[in-house]
Amino acid sequence: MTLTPLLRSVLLVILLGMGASAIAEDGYRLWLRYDLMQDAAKRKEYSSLIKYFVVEKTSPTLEVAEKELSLALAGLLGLKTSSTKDVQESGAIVLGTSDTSPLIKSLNLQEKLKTLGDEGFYIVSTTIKGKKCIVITANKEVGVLYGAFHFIRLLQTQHSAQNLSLQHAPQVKHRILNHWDNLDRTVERGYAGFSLWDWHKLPDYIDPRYFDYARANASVGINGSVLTNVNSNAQILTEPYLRKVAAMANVFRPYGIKVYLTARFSAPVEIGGLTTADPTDAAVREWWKKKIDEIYTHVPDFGGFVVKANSEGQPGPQNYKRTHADGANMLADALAPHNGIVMWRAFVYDNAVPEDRAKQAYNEFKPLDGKFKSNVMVQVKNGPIDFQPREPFHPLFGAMPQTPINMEFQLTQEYLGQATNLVYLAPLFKECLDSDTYAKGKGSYVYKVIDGSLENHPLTGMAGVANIGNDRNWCGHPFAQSNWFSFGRLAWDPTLSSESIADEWIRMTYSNQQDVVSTLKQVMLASREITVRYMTPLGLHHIMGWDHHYGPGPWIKDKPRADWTSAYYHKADEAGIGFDRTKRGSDALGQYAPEIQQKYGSLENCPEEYLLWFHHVSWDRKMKSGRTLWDELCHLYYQGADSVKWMEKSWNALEGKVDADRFAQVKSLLAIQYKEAVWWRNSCVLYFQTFSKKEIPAGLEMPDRTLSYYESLQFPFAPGIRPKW
Ligand code: GCW
Repeated sequence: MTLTPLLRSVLLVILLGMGASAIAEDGYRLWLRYDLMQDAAKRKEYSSLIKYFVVEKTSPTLEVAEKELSLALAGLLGLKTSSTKDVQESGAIVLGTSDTSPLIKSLNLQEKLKTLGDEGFYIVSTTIKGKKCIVITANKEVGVLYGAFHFIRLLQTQHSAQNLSLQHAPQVKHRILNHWDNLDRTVERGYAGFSLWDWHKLPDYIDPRYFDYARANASVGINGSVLTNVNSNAQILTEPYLRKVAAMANVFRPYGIKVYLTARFSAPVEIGGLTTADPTDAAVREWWKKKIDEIYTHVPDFGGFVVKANSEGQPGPQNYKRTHADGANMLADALAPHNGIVMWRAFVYDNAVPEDRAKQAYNEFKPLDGKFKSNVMVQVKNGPIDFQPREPFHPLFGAMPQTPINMEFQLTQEYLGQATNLVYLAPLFKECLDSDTYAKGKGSYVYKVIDGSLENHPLTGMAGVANIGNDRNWCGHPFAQSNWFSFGRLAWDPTLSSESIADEWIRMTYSNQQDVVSTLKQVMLASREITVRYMTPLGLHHIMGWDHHYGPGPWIKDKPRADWTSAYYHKADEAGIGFDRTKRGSDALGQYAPEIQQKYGSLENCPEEYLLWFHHVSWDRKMKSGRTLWDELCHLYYQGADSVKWMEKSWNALEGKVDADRFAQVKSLLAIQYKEAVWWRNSCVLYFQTFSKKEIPAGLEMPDRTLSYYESLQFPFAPGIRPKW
């Protein structure tokens, strides 16, 4: 196996017998940091149980599993392990499936493995030939790899390794990162540098980072990677690029990761020489069939396509008066013989349509339920507008019973402070997954739509828009790594709690020391709510800066597209603020189940965190706190910013308990976050004050700048959009 930078740095620590402090903690190692365990008693306990490996017959996937375990054990425990083909003494870790390992076969574990599918695993403490050992097994080799990573996580988080009997299997089948990476290496909404994919040097040069990317994904169960932006470029489907894609697929394959691409709907015209891309045209269908057959000659296990069509200027079937189902099914038919799938995005809206943007995807897709081929999933963002700090769940969840729906979350923090704000997103993901759609009565949670259990769909998926770039620490902000980690963990099991995921990540990434774990957990778990308060409290949404979406921009109006302005969403006027989505307004609420309509439709019962999403509310309305809406809004903005000070204080108290490099980096970033929180607070309060005409409540510090100052700020080179050079 190639020695990647990550593997090299682990080895270096071991070879030189140095502690972690001797190398720069630049975040490159993510949560796969295998530094010597500080707790000597724990180390001794583990070392008494683990001495060597038994791998009877190897394969590329078993080889990476064994390599990873050797590295982890060498690093964490200082163990030099060797691999044998038989059990000789106690302390073996036996790796394999019944097909690769007669020893494992002799244990007759069929009953245990029966329910674990192709990717689940079983870890058990047992005896073979009278010797104590730990068996990591599965139906398929990739399950063994996932089991190996799970076992490593047990050690990293200092769980007991005695008397193990653990069975885990993923609840969702396709657990996929969506990279919005362009072929010129810019990353749409990317805040961690440029694209990892070095297209120019591929296929001949394989950046060692691709291996570490695959290791990190496999460690949390991610099994797919869409390499290209949904705003796609047809060039990726040409032969030279397919050879590059094949080289990456070869790297990822042993790690259980399939590659997917985005399909530009007009590709038959752009690179195929046809005059139309009409999905009912025989020549167009034939072109896609041939193209897809060609892709499979390069990548025999190619996963399929993600498609953004007829949205934000992308071409699609509606250009030819065909439906989204016509478009998706054409690709699905050509992919089906190869077991490929289509993930057709429901993120569609059009400024020319005189309808609340929040309603448009449902209006478009709900009537198509039952019209998609069986290898199509409709990919739906968590909320009906666009990855805002808080949105209600998307009304399409539960509304298309005959269609597999896959979730699209955004890991890259387009609307949540980009790479300067510490925001742990698991609580946002969970809020959506745990929402009750009432589609089949109480308890019809969004996660049951996603894991297929609500309607018995075998095809299931969860997509995360990646926050990864070529920054040394992968994600820009050190804590943004936790969002990649959480996505993988929740795609594997959507019922895990935000707290347990944070606990794992902190222990693996920072420290097992109790005060570090509890302080960081508090900060992480509170961070999303704090961000909502200083950006978009009480259900406000889409009031960020123009185009780059950096910072506040509640004043944005009078642009060519109304649905890209802030005024469209907050609807502030002298009477009040908020978007009336009840029957009196756009009736977007009518797209939800009656139980939800009833609760959210009345001003009295609507949870305050969604108040201005669903209602236009008078500035004087009394809130639960007893304050008027205006005063409450101000208080929340101030509380949000003040809470960032609390985050800073909590972090600063960890000086000396986390490594100096990352301590200093996060400290600086939190100081930026505070400045940005005050900037959001002041901008929004001053701007909304022009409508409420009320004083900022006594006791709150007055903004030190004017509204026109904030309005004048320009960021022509903000990251995440195509540079203008
Ligand atoms: O969130 C918006 C982004 C666009 C993005 C679009 C989408 C890839 O601002 O940059 O385009 O959503 O999800 O298609």
